[in-house]
Order: sequence, then C-alpha cells, then structure tokens
Amino acid sequence: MMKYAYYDTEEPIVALATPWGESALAVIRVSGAGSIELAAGCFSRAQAVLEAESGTIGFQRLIDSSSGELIDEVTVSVFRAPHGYTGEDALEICCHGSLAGIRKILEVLKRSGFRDARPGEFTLRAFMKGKLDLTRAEAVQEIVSAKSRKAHSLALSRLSGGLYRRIHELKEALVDVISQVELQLDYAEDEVVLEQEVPIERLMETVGALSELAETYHSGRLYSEGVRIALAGATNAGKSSLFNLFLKEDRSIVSEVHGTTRDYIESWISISGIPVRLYDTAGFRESVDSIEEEGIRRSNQLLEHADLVLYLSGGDEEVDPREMNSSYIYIWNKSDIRTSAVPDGFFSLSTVTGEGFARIEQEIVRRLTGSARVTTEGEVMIDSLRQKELLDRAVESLNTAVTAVTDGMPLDVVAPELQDAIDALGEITGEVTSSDILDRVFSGFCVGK
Ligand SMILES: Nc1nc2c(ncn2[C@@H]2O[C@H](COP(=O)(O)OP(=O)(O)OP(=O)(O)O)[C@@H](O)[C@H]2O)c(=O)[nH]1
Ligand SMILES: [Mg+2]
Repeated sequence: MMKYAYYDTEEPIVALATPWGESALAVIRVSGAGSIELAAGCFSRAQAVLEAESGTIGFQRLIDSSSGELIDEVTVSVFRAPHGYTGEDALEICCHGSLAGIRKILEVLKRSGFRDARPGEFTLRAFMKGKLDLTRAEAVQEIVSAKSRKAHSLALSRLSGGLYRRIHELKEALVDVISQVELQLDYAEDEVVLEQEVPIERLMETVGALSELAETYHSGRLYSEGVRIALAGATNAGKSSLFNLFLKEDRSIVSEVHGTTRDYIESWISISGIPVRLYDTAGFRESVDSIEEEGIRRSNQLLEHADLVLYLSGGDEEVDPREMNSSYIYIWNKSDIRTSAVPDGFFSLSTVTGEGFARIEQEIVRRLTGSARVTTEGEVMIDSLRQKELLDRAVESLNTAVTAVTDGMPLDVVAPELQDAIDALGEITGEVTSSDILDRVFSGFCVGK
C-alpha cells in the first residue's frame, strides 16, 4: 500500500498515459512544480516551451541532452498551474507509438529529474488542487474501465458532477437539521427549558433518498462490471445456434451432430446496455470419450459460476418441473418444428426464425435487474463500493438518530449521529479525507491517469 506522504508532494512525475505497445501515437505526461523547466532541456526549441502559454501546443524534436542524439519528433502541449488537468505545471508529449522510443523518452525525462508516477497520481493531484472532488475522481477511472456504452454514460454523468450535486444537496439538508439541533442544545446549556424539536419528517426524507442512492449500487455494478451468462442443455438442443443469434454472427459451430461443441466458447455482448460475457458450452449427454467428458466437466463448472443460465431443450427429453432451477431461464427451442405444447415455465424459441428471441432478451434483463431499479434518463447511480459503504453508514446513523428522537432521547444523543452521517457524506466527496481513503480510491487507477 502506498503512503499518503508519497502523494502529498508536488514532485515532478512522469508516466506513459497510453497502453504499452505499438501504436500510431503515444502520450507521455509530466506534471509537478518546475516540470516545464525540467523537461525543456530535452527539446530542440527549449525556449518555445519555456515561453509557451497554457493550453498551447507546439512541434519539437526530443533530444537526449547528454549525447545530443535525436530521439523522436513530437508535439508538446503545455499546461500551467492552475490550469490543465492536474492544476500543476504539466506537459503532454505526443510521440510515435514505438516501444523503443517510449522507453528512451521516459529514461531521458527521468534523468532530467522526474520520477515514475504511481497509479492515479495525476488525478490525485487534480483532487488535491481542488480541480475535482472524490466522486468525480472516481468517475475518471470508471470512464476508462466502462465496458458498455451505458456504463460509460453513467460514469460521464458522475464526472460532470451529477453525483456530487446529489450528495451535496442531501448533506445540506442534514446540516440544516443539525444546526437546529445544536441551537437547541445551546439554549439548553443556558438552562432555558424548551420543547425539544427535530424536523423528523425532513430527516426521514433524507434517509429515504440516501437509501435509494445506495440501492443503485447493484444496477450501477451491473452496467460497469457486466455479468456471466452460460448456455446449457443436452447436445443438439441449439445452444450454439442461440449463441450465434446473440452475437449476430456465425461464431460457434452448429451441426446436427451431437457433441459438436466440446470446449466452451465465450464472447462479450451487450443486452440492453448490460455487458454480458456469454458462454456456449458442451452439451450434456453420457460422455462418449474423455475429451468430451472434460468438456462437460468444464461446462458444469461454468454453470456454477454463471450469474444466469439459459437452459435449452431442443428435443424430446422429459422435463421434470421439480428439477427446475429457479435461477435458470428455461427455453423450449426449435418451436418451428415441435408440435408438443410448451411446458410451464419455458420460453418458446426458434433460433431459425428468431421467434421468441426478443421475449428472452427481456426476461434476461428482468432477471438481472431484479429488484434493482432500472435506470431512467438522468438518474444518478453509484458504481463504487466505497460510496455504497459510506451511504450505508450515513443511513444507519440517521436511523439511529430517528429512533432516538421518536424514543424521546435527549438531543445530545441525536446530534453525534447526525454528525456521523454528515461526515460519511463528506468522505464520499472528499471534503473529509485521510491517507487511507485516498489510497483506497487511487490505488485502483491506471498509471498515467
Ligand atoms: N428447426 C430448427 N433447428 C434448429 C433450431 N436451433 C438449432 N437447430 C438445429 O439443431 C442442430 C443442433 O444445433 P446446435 O446449435 O449445434 O446445438 P448445440 O446445442 O450447440 O449442440 P452441441 O454443441 O452438440 O451440444 C443444428 O442442426 C441446428 O441447425 C431451431 O430453432 N429450429
Ligand atoms: Mg454447440
């Protein structure tokens, strides 16, 4: 674990902000006090960088100053405190995406006095400089790791302050309540006896709003992390056909031969914005050989770890309702050629005509979102366990406060509970902070972010 002291500095730092690998272009970032002066020595036209205004960009040759050797032709964007992402003096060097070149540039910059940045250190500095609060800082990483368009737009709304404003609003409401309570406590000290009064309705409203926000964690996670869905059933039931239907391409081999799929195949798809890792598996039957047996064993393992299983029936196998698993979705496939009635609890499907497919997609979304609230336009959702835990803590403290009030307990029992809830909300936005909190938030970041 990194220590706060490590962060608490304006030391010049450097990091590659784009992936390690061959690419058309790569971006190397430096930030910190004096970083423009430090880096200037590496450029052919040092004076231009030294004199550049914030937010300007210029062409440069990057030179190894010890040997005079040309390393790369680059463009350099200049940011001066308090402007730019970090709010410190900073440069973004856009070079060619060659691993050898990138390594050399990093080496030259480090020799000039920069040290390697730790994960999230640029964003941490932006936070320290008051450029963003913690909910926005977390949103930065959430945007980078978003796996679906939906997760991306939810994170983007947090970055633009949607969550911050909601938390701030609720916190203000609590600050109002606590100042009323404290006023009464002050009077009590003056021994003026007053009827104790706490705006209990306002308090309950706030508790309600905070628990609602905490509950969005489940859906928030759903959209950012995604889920695992496995296809299961007897051989030849049509699992690979359904897999291909989801992917809208002929990815998995389909044939009338039983036991076509022997190892599982997986792919990311999106169902109503939820990222889904979909698995096509080896069908069940009394195994014919040891390879297929191993395939079936792996299928079973996948089913155990899947968030949802789609179980296909494609032939004349008997269905025993007592053996149906309530967390599976049962599908009666090949409806185009089957004459028997669809059994209770099954969804009818034909992967050939596509009949019933939309209904199954709807059922998947219904099952995954379950009791979780489905997002509506503009709704604020949370996607961080840290935020969820703090919201839970605030709700718990407020519930204790409400109980204390209704039980007629003295106000000096109520006030600390209110204060704890306010502190919890302050921790979410970063107004109340500690090295542990910062470690927890920033250690999950990419280097260079
Ligand atoms: N008529 C009809 N045939 C289907 C349907 N779905 C699949 N089939 C056919 O059923 C056969 C088996 O389909 P697959 O998708 O390979 O079945 P599977 O469950 O993956 O089989 P294994 O990989 O052997 O476990 C193929 O010949 C498909 O063309 C359907 O809805 N209607
Ligand atoms: Mg198959």
